[in-house]
Amino acid sequence: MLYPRSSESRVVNTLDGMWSFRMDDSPSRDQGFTDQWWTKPLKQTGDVIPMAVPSSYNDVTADRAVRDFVGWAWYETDFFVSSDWQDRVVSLRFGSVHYYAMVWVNGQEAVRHNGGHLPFEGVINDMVNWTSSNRLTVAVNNTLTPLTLPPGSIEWQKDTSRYPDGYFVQNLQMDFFNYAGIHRHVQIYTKPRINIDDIIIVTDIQGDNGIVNYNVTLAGNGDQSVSVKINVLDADGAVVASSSRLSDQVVIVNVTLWWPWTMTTGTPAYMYTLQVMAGDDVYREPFGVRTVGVTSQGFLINSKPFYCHGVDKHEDSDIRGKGLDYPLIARDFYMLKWLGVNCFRSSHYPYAEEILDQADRQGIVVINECPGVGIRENNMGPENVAHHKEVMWEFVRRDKNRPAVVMWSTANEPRSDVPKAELYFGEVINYTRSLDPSRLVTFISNKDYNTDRAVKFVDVICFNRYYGWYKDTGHTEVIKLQLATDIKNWRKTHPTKPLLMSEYGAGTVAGLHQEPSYVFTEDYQVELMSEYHKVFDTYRAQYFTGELVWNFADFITAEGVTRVVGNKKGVLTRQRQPKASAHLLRDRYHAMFDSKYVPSNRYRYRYPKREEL
Ligand code: BDP
Repeated sequence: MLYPRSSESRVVNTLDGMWSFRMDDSPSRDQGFTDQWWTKPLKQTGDVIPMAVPSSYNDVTADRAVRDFVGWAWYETDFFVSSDWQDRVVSLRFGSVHYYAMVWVNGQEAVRHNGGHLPFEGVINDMVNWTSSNRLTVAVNNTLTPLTLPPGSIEWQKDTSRYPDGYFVQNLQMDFFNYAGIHRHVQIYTKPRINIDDIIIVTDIQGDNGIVNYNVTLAGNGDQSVSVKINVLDADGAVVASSSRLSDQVVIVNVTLWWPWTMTTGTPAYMYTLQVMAGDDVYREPFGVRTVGVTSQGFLINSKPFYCHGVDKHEDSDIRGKGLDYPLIARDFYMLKWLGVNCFRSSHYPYAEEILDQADRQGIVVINECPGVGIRENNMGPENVAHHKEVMWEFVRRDKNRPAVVMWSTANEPRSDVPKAELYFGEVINYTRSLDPSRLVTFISNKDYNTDRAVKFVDVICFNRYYGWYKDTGHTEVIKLQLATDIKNWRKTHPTKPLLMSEYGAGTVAGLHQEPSYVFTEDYQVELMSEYHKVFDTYRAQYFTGELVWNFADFITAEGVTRVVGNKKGVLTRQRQPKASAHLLRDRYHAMFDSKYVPSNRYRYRYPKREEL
């Protein structure tokens, strides 16, 4: 599915704004379906409140019932379509709705979608009024079950001496708040009847030249032949290669490669455009020329070793929850660069396309993670595999042309030490590889080198560990030994696979200080991270290919006694201001690629430069 972009043949209108909203708080949450709320204006079914789109609905009001709601929530807005569009395809597209969505236009079902984080669309020509207003109704269900991704479960409390009749709670298998609602743009866009349906671009490098293999699929053409013109445009819009075929290989002479911003002194993240003209339709797809590879020693980008010095992130912020927000995206990328980050993992789900656009354009590599977080043994049945594959298909289809994406992560910390995991991940990982042979595939393990049964399928072993935090709490002195032991053992067991530490960190309440350090102080976080860094530096000239700190910023979780208003392992606060550890990381990361960087020297351990290793 192509991102809706306007062109001389395409118009994109946004339906973002204030919509009407109500929750279905009937005991079984199905009154909206029994009474068919989509057949009339939502305000005629009961009280509605204004609700922002895009946004999570949870934190917009001051009402606990809204924040913690589980079940069907209903949205409604009105829109017009131009009568000039009648002989064109008119599509309604949602960037992401959490998790199950049903959509009606003027009371007729337009589209439904299972799963959050990924876009879906429907053609609405047959349901719109061309000369009067249209009513758009969306029902959203955030319930997580053993069959959803992420999985979860509903627990009913039957003891009426302790709980009211019909009482239930949503149990989560993940450490972040289950934000819900219409999270990304809602757009109506038009294209000609015969149109460009999809574009796949895979690049290669030969000497000084860039090789661009592309494949364009058309829709609506039947047997009709359509005139085709394809141009590759450079960043200034000059034509540097062209073809008149839907599928071809073209060469960019003296190509400018796409490099992560830390790997070049020239222009980082150089982007070309594939301009496709087919019949009356025009579409411009951005892409970069780069290759991705792996050896037993590490990642390669454009055949050069790439050491990933990065962060894990979340889509999370005050008020809007997981809702798309441009100022937040801009701030996050400024802070990623300020930290010297060259890579992030989209833990634990696909991020907004608008975020990945910035990664592409600013040269920050992405380990692109699907919502396979918290998979337990009872979530590994045939229906789970089928849904997981469906999600991977939608995910790859969405992000296939992005140069920033180097690796797909199919899951975070699944139960990977049971025989079922071998079958499950064998199938999901091989399927992902078949969808996209041009990138690497992994999942994130928190099991041991000798118990993990699925890690044999991955290209890079990514492992999460919390030495000195969940175990040996307060004992930073054991970190070096434990981490080095684990690294060596992983290597011994899987000598051909490079290693990446995909999570480490410590909970830290900004502003708390204590000497000697104490857990939850800024001092402890700095001390703990420094111990890990010493070991990373021992192995990073060898087969240790990257480090991701948990987490870029504090984020909200479900309420619980181990979380103080959320998870506080950020090196930034939730408002994206630095803790002491952010300065530590900044000094470390910048020293890795910028010989002119002057470290603040605030902290005890001086990091060796690469050439000093
Ligand atoms: C890891 C999870 C991550 C958690 C983190 C933590 O992958 O989602 O937030 O631990 O405990 O196990 O902070």
